[in-house]
Amino acid sequence: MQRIIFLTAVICLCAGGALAQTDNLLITEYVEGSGNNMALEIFNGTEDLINLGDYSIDRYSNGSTDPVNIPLTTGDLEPGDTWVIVNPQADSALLELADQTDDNLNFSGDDALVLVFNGTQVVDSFGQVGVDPGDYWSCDEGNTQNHTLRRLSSICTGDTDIYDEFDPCLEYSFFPIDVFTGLGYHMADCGAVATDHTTWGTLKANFR
Ligand SMILES: [Ca+2]
Ligand SMILES: [Ca+2]
Ligand SMILES: [Ca+2]
Repeated sequence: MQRIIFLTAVICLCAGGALAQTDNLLITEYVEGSGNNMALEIFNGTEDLINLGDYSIDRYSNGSTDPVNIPLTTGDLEPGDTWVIVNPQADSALLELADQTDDNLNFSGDDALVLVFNGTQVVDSFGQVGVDPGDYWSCDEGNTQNHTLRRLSSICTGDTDIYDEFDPCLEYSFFPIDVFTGLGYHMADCGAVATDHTTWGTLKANFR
């Protein structure tokens, strides 16, 4: 009996660590570094394969309400895996981590970024559309310029209100300029979801 209880506990722990579920894709890292070192990381915390071709990023520069659209490359993103988009003029250390490059991935700290599904449905957002905050959005821990911001693991749902006030401290932790070490993996702590298969993405998400 003891043994059965122990085994059950181990199995539950494994299932809990296998994959944590978010309700859709999330923006999980933002790099606004030196020069053209700009990157975004998108994370699939769901238990399903997601076709990235159904998603894109709308960039609203300097308080604009007229977006520049950046389509994501068509292809399946595994559960637990990430997709890193980088400006093609970035330093090689950042380009090495890119899954996709796009000239329009170009922001300076005061630009809102919105992840959309099928061109219209807001899935997640960064910043506040229609508002130019000056040079950046800021809070006690830092600001959105010359920093790397990493989404907190407790965030399981995207910010779908693109017009409300943006406080980056509520959902992000801050790292110094040109920190790229968090790109390419993410861990979300969103409750246990059993999964029948382990992917490289989930292994990376769980063990790094
Ligand atoms: Ca700008
Ligand atoms: Ca918002
Ligand atoms: Ca990351």
